[in-house]
Amino acid sequence: MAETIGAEGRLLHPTVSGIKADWDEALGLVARRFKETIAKHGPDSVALYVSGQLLTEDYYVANKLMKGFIGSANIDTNSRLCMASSVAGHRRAFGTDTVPGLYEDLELADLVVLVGSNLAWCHPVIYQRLAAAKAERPAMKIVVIDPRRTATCDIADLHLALAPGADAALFNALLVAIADQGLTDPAFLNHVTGFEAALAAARQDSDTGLSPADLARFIQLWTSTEKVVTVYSQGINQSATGSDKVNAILNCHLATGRIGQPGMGPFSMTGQPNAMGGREVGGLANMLACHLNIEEPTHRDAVQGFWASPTMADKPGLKAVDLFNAVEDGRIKALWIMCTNPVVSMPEADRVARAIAGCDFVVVSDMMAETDTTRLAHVLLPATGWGEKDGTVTNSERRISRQRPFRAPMGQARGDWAIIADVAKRMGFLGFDWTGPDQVFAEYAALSGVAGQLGSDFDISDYAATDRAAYDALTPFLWPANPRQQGGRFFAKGRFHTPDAKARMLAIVPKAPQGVTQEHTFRLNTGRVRDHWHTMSRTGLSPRLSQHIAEPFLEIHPKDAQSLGLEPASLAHVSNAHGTAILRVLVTDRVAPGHPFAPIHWTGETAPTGRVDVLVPSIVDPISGQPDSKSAPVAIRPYAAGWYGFAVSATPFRPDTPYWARATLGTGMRAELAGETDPEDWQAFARGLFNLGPDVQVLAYADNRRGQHRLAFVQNGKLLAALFIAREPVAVARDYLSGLLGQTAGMETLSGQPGADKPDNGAIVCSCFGVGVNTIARAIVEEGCLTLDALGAALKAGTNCGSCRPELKGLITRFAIPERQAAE
Ligand SMILES: Nc1nc2c(c(=O)[nH]1)N[C@H]1C(S)=C(S)[C@@H](COP(=O)(O)OP(=O)(O)OC[C@H]3O[C@@H](n4cnc5c(=O)[nH]c(N)nc54)[C@H](O)[C@@H]3O)O[C@H]1N2
Ligand SMILES: Nc1nc2c(c(=O)[nH]1)N[C@H]1C(S)=C(S)[C@@H](COP(=O)(O)OP(=O)(O)OC[C@H]3O[C@@H](n4cnc5c(=O)[nH]c(N)nc54)[C@H](O)[C@@H]3O)O[C@H]1N2
Ligand SMILES: [Mo]
Repeated sequence: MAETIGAEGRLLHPTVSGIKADWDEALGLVARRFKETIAKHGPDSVALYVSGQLLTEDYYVANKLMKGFIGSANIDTNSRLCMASSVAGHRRAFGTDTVPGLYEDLELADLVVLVGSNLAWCHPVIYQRLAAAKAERPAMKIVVIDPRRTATCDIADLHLALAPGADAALFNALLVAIADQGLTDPAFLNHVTGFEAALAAARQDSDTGLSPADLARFIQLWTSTEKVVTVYSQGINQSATGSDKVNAILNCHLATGRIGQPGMGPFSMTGQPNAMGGREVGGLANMLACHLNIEEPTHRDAVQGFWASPTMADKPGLKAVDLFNAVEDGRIKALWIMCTNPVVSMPEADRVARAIAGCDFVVVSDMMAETDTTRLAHVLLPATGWGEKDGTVTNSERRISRQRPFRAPMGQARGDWAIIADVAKRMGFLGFDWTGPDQVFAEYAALSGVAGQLGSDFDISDYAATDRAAYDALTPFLWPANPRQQGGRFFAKGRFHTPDAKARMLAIVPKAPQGVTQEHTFRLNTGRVRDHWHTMSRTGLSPRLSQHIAEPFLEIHPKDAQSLGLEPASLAHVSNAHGTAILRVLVTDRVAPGHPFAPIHWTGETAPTGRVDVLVPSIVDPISGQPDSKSAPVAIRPYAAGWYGFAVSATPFRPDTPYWARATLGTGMRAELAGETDPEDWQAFARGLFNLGPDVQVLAYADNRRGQHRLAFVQNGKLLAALFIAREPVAVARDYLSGLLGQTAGMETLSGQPGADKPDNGAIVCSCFGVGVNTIARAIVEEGCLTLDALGAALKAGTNCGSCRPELKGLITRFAIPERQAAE
């Protein structure tokens, strides 16, 4: 297996049952097993589970194979966990999944409302555009609606820390105010049905958890500002009532006609690079292609005719959660997972892992060799990664652009579209013999022309004649792109994609989130942190990024921490009927009592007890099928650690302790450890942990009474590894020790702290330039850098991607205060 893994952990060759195989053998096996399974158990006995990180061409080929040739719609995507509620909300209101506005609307607006979106950390480029617009035009107002005080609140005029899940109640209250103040747009309401029913439903009282003053301020801002953009993301989508939340927002924009005009409209912010492309191409189990409807016979016939395909799925397939349920109970017998890590990212992740492990035949296409999901595959297929991929993607504002490769595929990696097409050909299907992604794109554009004739808004038929040269020269463009319509916004003049061309306002009755119980009294919120991407398959390897936050954690309110007896930096045991996690305690009033928060990024590879999706129940929105990933009922108690440890090593190591979390460093690897009972001999334990022979010299310090043990392993005077053990959370200068690896080291290493002459950089804040918190604090206090510009000039901190700027601002406030007080 070792030779199939590249230096960066890349998968370099196909494998079959863990053994290196050639493409021919691996693809032949996949085609044969899929064909046999279909012949014996029917088309619905196989499934594809794909991803918003695939390119549009990959998605198109997967969808064509599954829906048009295998004849089942059992193809779903991780976008089900991400955007499905927005898709459902759009389709219910507009008739199609169409984002009406453009990014520039965020800059043109006088009020930008960010609901359940941590733009500062998750969409830093758009956030910087917004921050710059506000700096230029301070009259512009920004409101953040999030139970948590996030980094995005930094540029907000108002932060509404609403009760989790209360978004529909809030927008209902807004709709009532709009109606009662006579602020509806009567002309636009001619393009809308359902206003009265929506208003009647909105009048039913329900609680938002906000103070009357905050509520009034928000309503006053929204109603008195014409140019409003309401941006929403996972705080809205990932909910058992996600679709209703989306429609509650759309209702307010429809009632006021604030849609599809410069600086106005609802704006669903997508997550993954090609979440939107997947929606257009029909990557979801309940869509066809080009916004066509799988339940509509004329649509099915048109697509089947275009594909000249032998069969056609005639009903929606299984959505992600149901799909893995079907894997679990044996209805699905052959499964192909591409470009996603469901063992980490799906709700009830432990059950999903068992389901995949029990499946007769599992194929995984991934760029990495060792993920929690690749470990369960019978056949592993190496895909090209970022920088190698060749195709197109669509962003949140419907802009299609090329991703051009700038380096050769690593090892034998191939584009996903080509892998799928090869399997299709081996299954005996015609229509998969493209020579490049340009031909796939041209075919897709031609199909969109057929869709356009049937009334679909997704029509990019201007590009139907794209050849390789045109494809390579393709500049980013907005859809639609056809003789009738080019780019722009949608719906300013109505013309919705419903039979009567009118939009639907929906009667939304807010529902309280499903129950916390006497046993599970906390509601766990989950989401993203700035410097990690998803299950860290990308960023886990990047030393600078993984240092910023090296460990999974639980943000918990001081009151909760106190009543539970949780000390800062100790470990919390978080559990419910579905699973258990152990997370580092971070006491903070950024979260509300009862609503702790944990990030989603840790895996079996980086911190096995840090996988938060083992705690998330499979509760889904009944309309969209999207799981409620942001409010898992859990019980919390202190984890009874007998000892805590911190370890660094110049060579990678994988601990085997009850708790561990590791992170890659430029100099090697570091890990946090904990366990309940002491091993017999700490030195033997350390040598086992770091895989060091008896010849490596050890420097040791022990205080058995206090349970302290410090061990440094040295060869030729250079530090190879070190381990620090204590009864309490280990207090050593972690970044300093990490920097000592490979350096000359003596007994002073055992203090775990730098001498007075060696300043400690501290935890990294600016990942781009590796600037740590201590360095920044010194620049603020000692050099008087009291602005972002001054810090940037002195340290370069915050001058590249800018995503640490909110944190830098926070540090300026924190460290500048004593100075100012002293001056007064
Ligand atoms: N650094 C980084 N950036 C990313 C990603 C990443 O992994 N790392 N992933 C990308 C992807 S795929 C996506 S989908 C996007 C996601 O981008 P976002 O949706 O902005 O990110 P999240 O952190 O998932 O959730 C946003 C916020 O929803 C809040 N929230 C929780 N419950 C509620 C609620 O009931 N109501 C409201 N109003 N808010 C609530 C959370 O507290 C959280 O701050 O980010 C993308 N960008
Ligand atoms: N509790 C909770 N759970 C969540 C969320 C949450 O907020 N809370 N968010 C949800 C959301 S919004 C999302 S988008 C999902 C994300 O969850 P996943 O889809 O599991 O995300 P990744 O870790 O990015 O997995 C992508 C995999 O594809 C591989 N890969 C990358 N590029 C390619 C390629 O070109 N081809 C192939 N074949 N493989 C490739 C990577 O190595 C990696 O293993 O998580 C969801 N789960
Ligand atoms: Mo996502």
